[in-house]
Amino acid sequence: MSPKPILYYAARSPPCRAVLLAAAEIGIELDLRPMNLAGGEHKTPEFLKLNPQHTIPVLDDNGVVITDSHVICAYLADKYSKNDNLFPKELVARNNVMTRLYYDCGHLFPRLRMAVEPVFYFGKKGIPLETIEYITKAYDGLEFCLTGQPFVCGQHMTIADLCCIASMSTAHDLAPIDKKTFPNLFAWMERMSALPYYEKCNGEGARLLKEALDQRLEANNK
Ligand SMILES: N[C@@H](CCC(=O)N[C@@H](CS)C(=O)NCC(=O)O)C(=O)O
Repeated sequence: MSPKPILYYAARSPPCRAVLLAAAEIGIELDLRPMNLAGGEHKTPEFLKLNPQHTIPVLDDNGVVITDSHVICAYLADKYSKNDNLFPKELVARNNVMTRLYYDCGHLFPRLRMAVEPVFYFGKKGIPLETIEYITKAYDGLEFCLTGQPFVCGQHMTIADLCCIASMSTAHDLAPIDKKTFPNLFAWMERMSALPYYEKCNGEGARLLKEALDQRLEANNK
């Protein structure tokens, strides 16, 4: 057994980056186990025993196995955070955080998948304009959330900000956020990017994903 929680992950994956951000904010060290999805490591019998849905991230905290990034962030905050700010215990505030987590889960991240995965998995030569426009259509939801408050759930940063920024940094690479149209969102992106652990946990991985995507598009067009 590992004394640290084990995280199966890939640096370029947005949901994995959300967990890295949450762990850094909480101040907990993870036993990082990189996964090569292109090599099919998520489809081995051993990994499918951990997560039959064959997605990463997966957390294994001494036998407690969690297979969704949002739930992992919630678990780490509940179990290891020194205070309630990241994932409040108070019911109404907690529901608010969960609602924003579901926004990432149901709106932000799926739109990225629709743009990126056909290029990697099906050899598509480009990302259709309507897919890019569809990503942009999810921006106003966050813009309204951020009206009059610095973070998506209010005055404090929560795990919802960490999950959303992991998706939004890649969204911004695919469909750049217009500062004039989405001033609150743009300012929040800058606020989140200034976190001391941001580059290591999210910035670098987002760049890796963009580079890999550009390379794959080039290869698909040869
Ligand atoms: N809702 C899941 C989504 C995780 C997810 O889709 N991860 C991708 C990598 S970014 C993956 O593992 N894809 C491999 C597959 O679907 O087989 C979460 O947030 O953890």
